[in-house]
Amino acid sequence: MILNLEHIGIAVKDVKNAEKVFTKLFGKQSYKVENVASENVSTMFYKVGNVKVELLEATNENSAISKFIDKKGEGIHHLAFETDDITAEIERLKQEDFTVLNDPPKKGADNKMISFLHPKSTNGVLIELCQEISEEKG
Ligand code: CMX
Repeated sequence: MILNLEHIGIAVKDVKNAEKVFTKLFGKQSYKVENVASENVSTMFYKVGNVKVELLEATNENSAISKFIDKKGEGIHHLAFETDDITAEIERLKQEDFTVLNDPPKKGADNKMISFLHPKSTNGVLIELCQEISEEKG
């Protein structure tokens, strides 16, 4: 089941520059900086109420973020929804004809298993499903 909006991913050209803007905007520091080599991104997370904001900078030209910025410029890149059972949710959404890009799910940033749905199957919005990796699994 999809439980809640977990984070909003924002593509930026330079995380260090964006940090100045978002730290001023939220009035607090980010709580985590993480390099995700498998996704070719450098990330920075803020907590804003019950939702997180993830700033994403490409670490090389093979990154989805690099391609996105070249085409659309900086801005909202994806919405991530928390699930209570990501594998079951992937199965359900496949049955509903969504295009699931990662089956099985893969390890992503912020201690999560993640899977993306292609934006062509979700009205132009890239959707991420995520689930916290529990200690027993992790
Ligand atoms: N939001 C909305 N549309 C997007 C998009 C996005 N973030 N990224 C690409 N698109 C659109 C493109 O504009 C293009 O549309 P048009 O055909 O209308 O021009 C279309 O999707 C292209 O799709 P594609 O040919 O399948 O391929 P791409 O190589 O552009 O890849 C995608 C797009 C979504 C499949 C790829 O970016 C992907 O697999 N993303 C998931 C992984 C990811 O984004 N990782 C970075 C974040 C990691 C993290 O959060 O830690």
